[in-house]
Amino acid sequence: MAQETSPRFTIALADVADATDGVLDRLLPDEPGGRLRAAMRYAVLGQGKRLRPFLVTQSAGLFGVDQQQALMVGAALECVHCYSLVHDDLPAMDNDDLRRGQPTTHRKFGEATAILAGDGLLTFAFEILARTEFSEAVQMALVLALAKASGESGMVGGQMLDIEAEATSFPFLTATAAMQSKKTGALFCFACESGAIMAGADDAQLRQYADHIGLAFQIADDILDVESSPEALGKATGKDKSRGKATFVDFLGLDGAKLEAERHAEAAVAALEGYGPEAGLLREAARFVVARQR
Ligand code: GRG
Repeated sequence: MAQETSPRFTIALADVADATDGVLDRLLPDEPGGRLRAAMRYAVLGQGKRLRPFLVTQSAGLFGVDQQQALMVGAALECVHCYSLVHDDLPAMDNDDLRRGQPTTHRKFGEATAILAGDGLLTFAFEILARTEFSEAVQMALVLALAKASGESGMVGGQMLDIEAEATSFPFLTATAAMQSKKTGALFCFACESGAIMAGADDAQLRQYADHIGLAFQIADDILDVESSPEALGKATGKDKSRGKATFVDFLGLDGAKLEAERHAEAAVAALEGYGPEAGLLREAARFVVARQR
């Protein structure tokens, strides 16, 4: 049974969500009459959980990095994440009408504007990194890590594997896990290791934590797709089955998938061994990804 998270965690996540909205609103102010800007704001300022910026600020906290600068990095990552949602929802991809309880960006603004809004958010992410107050060496390291996590070697490459799997169906659980590690896990990995990068450090423990939390998150997503409703989730459910996608639930069954998600959440917590109370909210985040209802 997934453990509940504490009120402290709920408040901390809500605080980071508010602060991230504030940073994005400031960096991308409303422009009367600007259709592209309106679509970019619509896509990025929705009701997201802001879990990735939360992980960025928590990992930065482990290294004593200035939280305002960490929020900028979290905002950059959220731009990449939201671009991926906009493009993933397009008719050529998942063809979804609902996202975060609202019409998808292409439903609201039309397909061409949605494609450009996604492109705009992706490129803006790197502008944000260049506008941080870190040294040039740290900025370069952040740009490199985010580019690798987002592109062919990360999320976009994982999405391609996922599309290919729809046609051929992956025969192995390990192949599905490898695909998900790129598609969903790479951005989680950036989120968790960015604190070390901002401090000019390296932390293998955080990468291990990220691998497990990314898988726990994706398995929970597969379970929610089966067990939840569009009203609760804010997006269509039952999509994986209708598209013939290889999911963890197919391989493990619902109960098996729940156990596997728990196992990864516990492994993420175990990866933080040696850290003290300063990593408490990261430990809770691992439990949150499997206990969440949306
Ligand atoms: C270039 C046309 C084109 C498409 C690219 C990059 C891409 C399509 C897809 C990326 C893969 C993707 C969207 C994976 C989904 C991962 C996932 C489960 C997202 C939901 O994350 P949450 O629950 O969402 O954190 P919120 O709404 O809380 O931010």
